[in-house]
Amino acid sequence: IHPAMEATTSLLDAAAVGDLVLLDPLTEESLLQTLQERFRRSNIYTYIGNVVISVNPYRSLPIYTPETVQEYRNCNFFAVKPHIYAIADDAYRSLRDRDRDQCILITGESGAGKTEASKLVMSYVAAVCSKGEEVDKVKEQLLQSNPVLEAFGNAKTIRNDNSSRFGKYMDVEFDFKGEPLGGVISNYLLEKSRIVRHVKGERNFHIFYQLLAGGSAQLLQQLKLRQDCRHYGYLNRESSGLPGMDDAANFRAMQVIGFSPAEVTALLEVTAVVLKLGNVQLSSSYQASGMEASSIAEPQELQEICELIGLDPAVLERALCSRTVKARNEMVLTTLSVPQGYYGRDALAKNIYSRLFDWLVNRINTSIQVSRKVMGVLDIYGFEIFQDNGFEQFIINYCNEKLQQIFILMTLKEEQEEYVREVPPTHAGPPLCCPQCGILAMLDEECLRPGVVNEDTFLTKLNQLFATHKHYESKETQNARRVMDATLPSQCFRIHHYAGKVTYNVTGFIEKNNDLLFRDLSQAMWASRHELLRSLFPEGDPQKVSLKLPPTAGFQFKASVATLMKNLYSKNPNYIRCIKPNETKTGMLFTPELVLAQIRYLGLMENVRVRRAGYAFRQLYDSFLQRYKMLSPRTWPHWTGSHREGTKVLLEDLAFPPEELAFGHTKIFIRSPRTLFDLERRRQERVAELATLIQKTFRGWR
Ligand code: AOV
Ligand code: MG
Repeated sequence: IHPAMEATTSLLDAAAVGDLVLLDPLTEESLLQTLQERFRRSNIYTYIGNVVISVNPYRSLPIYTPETVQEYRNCNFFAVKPHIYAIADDAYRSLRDRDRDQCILITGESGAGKTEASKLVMSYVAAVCSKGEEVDKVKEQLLQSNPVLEAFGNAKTIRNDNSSRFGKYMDVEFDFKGEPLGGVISNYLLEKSRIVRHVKGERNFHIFYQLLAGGSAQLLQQLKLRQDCRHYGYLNRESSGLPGMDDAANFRAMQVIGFSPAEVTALLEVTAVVLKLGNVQLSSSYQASGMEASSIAEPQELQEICELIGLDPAVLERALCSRTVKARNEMVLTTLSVPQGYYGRDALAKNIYSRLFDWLVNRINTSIQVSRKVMGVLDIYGFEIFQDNGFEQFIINYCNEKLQQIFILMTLKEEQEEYVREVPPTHAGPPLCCPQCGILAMLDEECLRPGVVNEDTFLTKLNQLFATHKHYESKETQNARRVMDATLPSQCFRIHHYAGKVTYNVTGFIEKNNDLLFRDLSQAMWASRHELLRSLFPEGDPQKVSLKLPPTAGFQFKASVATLMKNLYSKNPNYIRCIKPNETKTGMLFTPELVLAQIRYLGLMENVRVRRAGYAFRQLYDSFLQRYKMLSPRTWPHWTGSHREGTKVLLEDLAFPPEELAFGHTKIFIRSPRTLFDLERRRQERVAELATLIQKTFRGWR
């Protein structure tokens, strides 16, 4: 049997169809069972039309070899086994040959395999586009940006050992021949609170552990660092190493393409400063006036930081322990209490790191940026629910909710564009109106309100605003609705997300949204002689003191997500929907309940239904005719007319009911899976017949 034929047989294998559109009967159970059976056979990829579902195997599979790449190159989507390479190939060819900008949207909860999927897409595209010195350089830069960004932007969480703590959208740009020219990366709100705090069992960003474990003795000495991560307050004191992740090797393998050695040094120096800031201890002393004031407890760490960044220690000490405030049109220096001092110190560390991260992304962009036709790959942080959910989870889940909405909108749009007939839009339903936008707006309002602001008033206002909202709950709205629920504490609100209910604790919302950094600290940073660090704090320039408040974290995030959505909407979408099969990161383990929940919230049933509402199967005329032309004496062995005409003739001879078929401009549409199965069955019979015929002929010759 021809390999292509075997593969299609697997696409139509009744126990485990490769395309869920062909599922018969279509029920939640049959869908789940199919995914499970395919997973058991190590077929982690399954289609719904041109959407790829990927179930994380948590084990390395031998399906990403150069031979596999060759197999999918210019393949016919339906002639080879479902694979992420097929969608990458399809997107790449549409971009090259049909000149349509593409985007690849990868969704799924935390740990479902989005980041791995995005890397597979990138490496596939890099492997299939043409070669040449110039092109190779671009490809290398594009691929090499990954390890650095992951080192600085990923961390171990409870849900994923290599969890993305930032959102990433990367446009890869191609010239008219389909050769990559460069790219632009956009990053979305890094979870910077992780710098100063993380829960037990998690870690700070990978880079710190990598640097300490992998940096040479000389480098560490230059950066004034100690190798033992237990020495650093910001790092996990209990566990540092991770099974399956070699920090030292990762650090040594990391190459920052296109950076000068001086830039790399500067980058690591600033990283070291962040780590060391966490060890600056404050102690309280009493001033003559009897006021409590903080002072630096042990000057060595501060001293070393200042040596690294070329700053007078007295300047930094003053900025950490006091603050200039305006009182009656006069600037006066007031002392800070110890908690205020620590607050300022942590805010400084978080700001340095997140600005350094932005700088890193920008710096990578300047070395790879051009502008032609583009293919965008979106890999964001996945939906997540922890024991304790705060501002960060709210932001991350908001982003996922938006993406789910755009998925629904875009699938409908696409279906309507492709069919001549209209698809009744009732199937997927309009995207639910979720209260998050309103919550962010209210948060901004509270943050900008003069006077004492606190989270209690914020929560009270939310309760008023969403008193009757179906997807919002709090102790107060529950009381009003007479719901008894001991699981919802009073300082929390709960949102019914598409992917599940999440209880958010409002503590920290205002502070994190304000993202306040005392001006004295940014001025101190600007005063340093470290060029990179200085460039991260332009507002520290005393000439440029602005009285306007900087935009809040939530506001910036909302705006950048809105831009992203607009950008995606203008492109031709390709979807990869990732599924997490178990909670324990175990290889090849499939927990049906867990997968079922994801099938539900990803809306896979609706997806299949929408796809089937009109025509279940569609294929380009040429590949269709190629596959089935043996079924009619008029098209076999050669058809000389157009592919469209040939397909018409062929299907006439097979006498399918006319309502089963529709002839589009470039594609044939087949309504029900049964017709396709029928076609496939007839084809197999005919192949067998032809084989016997050939054998007989051969015998005759002998
Ligand atoms: P995520 O990006 O979806 O989570 P990852 O892509 O980081 O999830 O995947 C989590 C882990 O699952 C990886 O580190 C691999 O060990 C494993 N894995 C995923 N896909 C594959 C695959 N195709 N083959 C083998 N192993 C795989 V988050 O970033 O947390 O939302 O914020
Ligand atoms: Mg990720």
